[in-house]
Amino acid sequence: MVKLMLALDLDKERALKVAEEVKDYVDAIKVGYPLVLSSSLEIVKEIKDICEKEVILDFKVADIPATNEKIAKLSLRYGDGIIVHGFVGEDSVKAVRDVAKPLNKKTILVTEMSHPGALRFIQPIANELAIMAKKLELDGIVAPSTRPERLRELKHLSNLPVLTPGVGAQGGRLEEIIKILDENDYIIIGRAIYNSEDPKKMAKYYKEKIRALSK
Ligand code: FNU
Repeated sequence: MVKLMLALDLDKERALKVAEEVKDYVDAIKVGYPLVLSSSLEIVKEIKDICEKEVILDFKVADIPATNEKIAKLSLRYGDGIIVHGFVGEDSVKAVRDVAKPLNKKTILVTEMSHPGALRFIQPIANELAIMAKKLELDGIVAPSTRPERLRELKHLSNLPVLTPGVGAQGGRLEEIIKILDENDYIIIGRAIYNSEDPKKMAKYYKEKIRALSK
């Protein structure tokens, strides 16, 4: 079954509350700048203590290799993997991968982003990014639920597990993308769950919908 990853872009107090509420329905949690900058990286440990799920750090690392290496070493004291940008080049991505691999942690590469602005600069190079992810034997790519045909192509080109954001608040439709995905892939949902009146109910709804549509 395709996995459900909750994007927890909240402050610490709300994030911990939502993590507790939805823990039975999500397979993984994505932590990014909004949460870490409003608390600290220690929050990852607190989330793990609550729900014992895979936690991916969405830091979209995009610097020169030497700095990427430092960021990866400091970040990967926590969590199970880290998201990096590829437009900075293969050497920068390798620097993260070479820190992550020996630690048994994932390096996940952003290909085409899900927002409208991605069409101008990122879409034109996204296929090459997916091919680079494959060549570097990374652990996954990020590709958009907002553009199902692009999602299909990027998954095909990388032949890697896909983490796909865009369902819900960004207008992506679960029914359209689920048939492109398999049990190695993750659907990332944030606001549609945590901004709803009842996050637990919403997480359950998405989990059951994924189960029903996966058949
Ligand atoms: P929601 N995210 C994204 N598009 O949305 N990491 C990308 O192309 C990408 C991402 C993240 O819209 C975004 O930062 F590379 O509330 C947020 O954490 O469901 C999550 O995916 C989507 O959240």
